[in-house]
Amino acid sequence: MDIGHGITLVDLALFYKKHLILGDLQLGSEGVAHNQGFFLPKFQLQDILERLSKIFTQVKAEFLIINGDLKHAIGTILDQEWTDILAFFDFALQHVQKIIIVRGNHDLVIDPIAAKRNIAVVESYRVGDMLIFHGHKVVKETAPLLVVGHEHPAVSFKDKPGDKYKCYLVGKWKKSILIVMPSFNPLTEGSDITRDRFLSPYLKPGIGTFDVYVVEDKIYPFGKVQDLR
Ligand SMILES: [Mn+2]
Repeated sequence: MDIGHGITLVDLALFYKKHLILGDLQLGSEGVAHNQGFFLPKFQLQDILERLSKIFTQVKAEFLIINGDLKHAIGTILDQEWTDILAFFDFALQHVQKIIIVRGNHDLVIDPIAAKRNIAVVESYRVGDMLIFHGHKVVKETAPLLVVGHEHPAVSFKDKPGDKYKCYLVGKWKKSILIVMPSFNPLTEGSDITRDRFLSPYLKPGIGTFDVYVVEDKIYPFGKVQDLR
């Protein structure tokens, strides 16, 4: 779906000037859960690669920007993360010329894995009018278009309170247009932003005027956040 400014929403990824942007994959979640005493079957990587290959058939991307939290374990690298992240890189590099990682709060030690495939890790990435950064803290730079992740936005509806749906949020941050991307991780839907509790400093109560785009089999514009309550 075209949302203006040269931006196309394609499933859980955003496409702008030959760049495909996605975030919050959190590869290694099953390994982290296992270490905490929970068993999760390992289907996350397979799900992600299948979803991504469909996206690659819909847009001609030359660059893949991972907007933070490619891995899940903070401060350590699990065996599963080495294997899954390298498999992810090798798959993606069959479709794009270059991968760039924008560091998220879970990516403190992503650098040794990225170095194996000569992939740069940056704090933010600028292309055209767009500045891409993870959004767990406020950055000094700005641009007409800001793209963040971290929040994993999802919405619920009054008639189906238990069900959450991943969504994009589009609104204003100072003089810029702010786009909050859904998480690409298949294990969780995300945090319900209709409850007014936010992870990112870029979201505050008062996001009622933000536009909601729900991601299901396609993208569904759902009006404003305030109309969902
Ligand atoms: Mn994060």
